[in-house]
Amino acid sequence: MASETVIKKAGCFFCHHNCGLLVHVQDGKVVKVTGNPDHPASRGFICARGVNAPKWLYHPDQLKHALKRTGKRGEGKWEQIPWEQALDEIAEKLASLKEKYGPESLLVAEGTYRSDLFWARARFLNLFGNPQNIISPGVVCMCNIFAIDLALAGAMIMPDIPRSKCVVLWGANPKEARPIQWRVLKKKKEAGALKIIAVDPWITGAGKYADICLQLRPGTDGALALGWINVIITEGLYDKSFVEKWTYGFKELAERVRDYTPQKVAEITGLRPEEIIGSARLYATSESACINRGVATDQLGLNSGRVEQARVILAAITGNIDIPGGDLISNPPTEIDGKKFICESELELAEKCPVEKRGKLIGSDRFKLMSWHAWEITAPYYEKQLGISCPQLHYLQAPTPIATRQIITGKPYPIKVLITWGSNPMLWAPHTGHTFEALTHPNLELHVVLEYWLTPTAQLADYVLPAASWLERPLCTTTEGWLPIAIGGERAIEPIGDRHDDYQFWRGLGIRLGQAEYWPWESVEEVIKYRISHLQMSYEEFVNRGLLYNPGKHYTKYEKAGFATPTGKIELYSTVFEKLGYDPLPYYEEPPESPVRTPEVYEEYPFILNTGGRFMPQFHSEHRQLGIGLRERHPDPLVTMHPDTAKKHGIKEGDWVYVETRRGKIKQKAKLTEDILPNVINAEASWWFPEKEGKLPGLSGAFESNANMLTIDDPETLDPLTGGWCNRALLCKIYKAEEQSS
Ligand SMILES: Nc1nc2c(c(=O)[nH]1)N[C@H]1C(S)=C(S)[C@@H](COP(=O)(O)OP(=O)(O)OC[C@H]3O[C@@H](n4cnc5c(=O)[nH]c(N)nc54)[C@H](O)[C@@H]3O)O[C@H]1N2
Ligand SMILES: Nc1nc2c(c(=O)[nH]1)N[C@H]1C(S)=C(S)[C@@H](COP(=O)(O)OP(=O)(O)OC[C@H]3O[C@@H](n4cnc5c(=O)[nH]c(N)nc54)[C@H](O)[C@@H]3O)O[C@H]1N2
Ligand code: SF4
Ligand SMILES: [Mo]
Repeated sequence: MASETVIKKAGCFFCHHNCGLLVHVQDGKVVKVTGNPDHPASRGFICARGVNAPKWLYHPDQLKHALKRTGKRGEGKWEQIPWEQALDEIAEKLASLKEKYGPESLLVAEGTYRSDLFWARARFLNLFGNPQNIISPGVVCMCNIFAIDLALAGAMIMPDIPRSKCVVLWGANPKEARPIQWRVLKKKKEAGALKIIAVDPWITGAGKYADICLQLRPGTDGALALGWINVIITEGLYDKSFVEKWTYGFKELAERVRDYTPQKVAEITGLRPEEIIGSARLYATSESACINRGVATDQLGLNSGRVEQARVILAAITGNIDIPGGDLISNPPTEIDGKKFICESELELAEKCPVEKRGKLIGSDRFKLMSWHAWEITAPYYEKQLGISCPQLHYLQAPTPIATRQIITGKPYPIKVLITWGSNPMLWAPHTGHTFEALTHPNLELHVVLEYWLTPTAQLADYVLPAASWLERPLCTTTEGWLPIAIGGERAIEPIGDRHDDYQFWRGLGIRLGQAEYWPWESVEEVIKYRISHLQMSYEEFVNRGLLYNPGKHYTKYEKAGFATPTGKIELYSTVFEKLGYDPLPYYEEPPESPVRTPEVYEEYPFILNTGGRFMPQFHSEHRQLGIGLRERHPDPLVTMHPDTAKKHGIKEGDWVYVETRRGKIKQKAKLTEDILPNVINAEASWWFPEKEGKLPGLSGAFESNANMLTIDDPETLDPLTGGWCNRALLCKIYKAEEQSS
């Protein structure tokens, strides 16, 4: 007879919403997952990923034991070994490589926000003496924005969508990407309480709700933003008192944007001057307006940092900073109900990283905004204002294309070890051919992967360690230190097999490498108890409540102590950029490949290619395994194009099509819609086929439909501020595949 069902209140970690879910457990096994109606944020919501979590968790391909490579890299020959033995062997090798090549010879690859444990990686690296040599998609996904916002405004800036009168969806499709946010937007829009401006070459599911759709030429967002600033200043629509009191450099800004007239911007973007003027007016004259940034503009290479700079300026000059419905100055909750809460950055031990190692952060001589150079300028202001360390985990990163080159060349110093956790760089990193060369290069003496599955990246590793999922570990996060909330959730079941959580990985290595005194907490539960130790709240109460925040502390916070920047104001003219040797003001630059910059390439590759476009229910390269009920809903990779474009090439809906750039070609299935500009093609990212053989040469189909076979990673094409690469606004050609099966 089955025993009673126990219900555990867990925090979902299949996406960035961290919904509160009820995990129904019987005899130590998860039997069902439902929404938690009492959760203050998600209020009972659950998406298909959450519902199918039990099938995901008990899928036969989930790793339960550590694997050690026995054949050649990628040959698919493995020996099963105990977790503890794997850690012993890895630690021993790490110690000897550190001795020989220095602590900087270790590189860590991570993915987007897959756990609340990034601080543990930062702590380990600081104690190891490594300058935070990490590669992550963060450079092209929000972490770059954090670095820019920090320089210009002293904090992360986040849209206050629930209270806004006008939301700009700037290269964002929350209908597919952010289900909870979409619920709020849709409800407000349907109640007639909201204007939406979509900036997107594709009228997406969310875009269909927009009052104004600006279908611009991909990659010209910087010009549009400067055009808006021009209209707002020329027409006197800016907030004069805010500008005077709380911004720095308005005169220089006005001078800079003078040339970005609606006419000129129309020529660049392909929009009509009236569209540019009308949208700028709507944005500037709404009682409140905020900009919901999608990831597209982080992925434009050369000009991407300047797009965010211009958006911060837009929010500032229109007086939309830190007002209800505007763009909020968003910091982690250092205090809850007047009592101290210990944030992630306080666990990182930034001060332990030897000062002489800081300059060794890969690529930081050239790409400075996410390096210690910027840190040394900006962190003191953040720390003074908030009384806590500036979070390293997002701020310090190595541009991936520079790091992969360094693995291959060994210059300026050798990279010998790669630890990949919560990340599948064979799918996310730009120019897969190049990433593959780095991951299989003999210079790399040790590659460890911490994963749920034998992904294409794991297939190339020397050791693969099985990670415990969000169902097998508790949760305590401030959403990357960017939101003024603390989210909690309890462990639903004990880890399956020989799985361990990411904390145990970093702690286990740390203890073996002489860091024992810095890892006093034996489990994540103990860490959480430490973090809430001042709150006069039990662990049970914290995880049961699911969400803590300080009501009523949200708006015009700057009136007390100004902005945490060198001038104490929002810097329209950035003194931080200037100090680092960059242009202090925003400007527009063509994408690295474009009809205008590279007309000769355009002749042969006549379409503009965006790679990306989120879709439910899959999350990046996850949820591709058959039998969970998620891949079944979206079984094939889709390339979206306009019907006129398809017709010209003899392509019909559902045909397999080749998409080709100068870097390579892939095959995806055609999806036709009139909602996309006729000269724009969108290829979905992150596709692999776990049902295909998991070894070389195929690596579970990692080279077949993976959009990063097409993307660009030359150092000259990167955003000079951050090192961000270009996944959008590329040039491609398309043709029907002769072979019509997958
Ligand atoms: N289902 C699902 N949800 C997810 C994810 C997932 O993989 N699956 N991933 C999560 C993560 S990490 C992220 S970063 C977010 C991203 O979520 P979004 O920001 O919504 O990302 P995308 O859907 O890739 O791109 C949004 C839009 O940008 C448009 N676009 C492309 N190029 C340009 C351009 O040059 N300019 C402008 N203005 N628009 C352009 C595309 O047409 C697309 O409609 O989603 C998160 N949520
Ligand atoms: N061409 C193109 N490339 C892109 C993008 C694009 O739009 N176009 N988007 C970029 C963006 S915005 C992002 S965020 C990245 C996404 O890149 P990643 O965040 O690396 O996403 P995945 O490729 O899904 O790899 C994450 C891996 O972590 C594992 N995992 C999940 N949770 C955990 C955990 O808690 N612990 C451990 N140890 N493992 C875990 C999963 O099984 C999965 O294999 O892709 C980027 N790459
Ligand atoms: S995957 Fe679904 S249930 Fe889980 S946090 Fe995201 S939206 Fe919520
Ligand atoms: Mo992302």
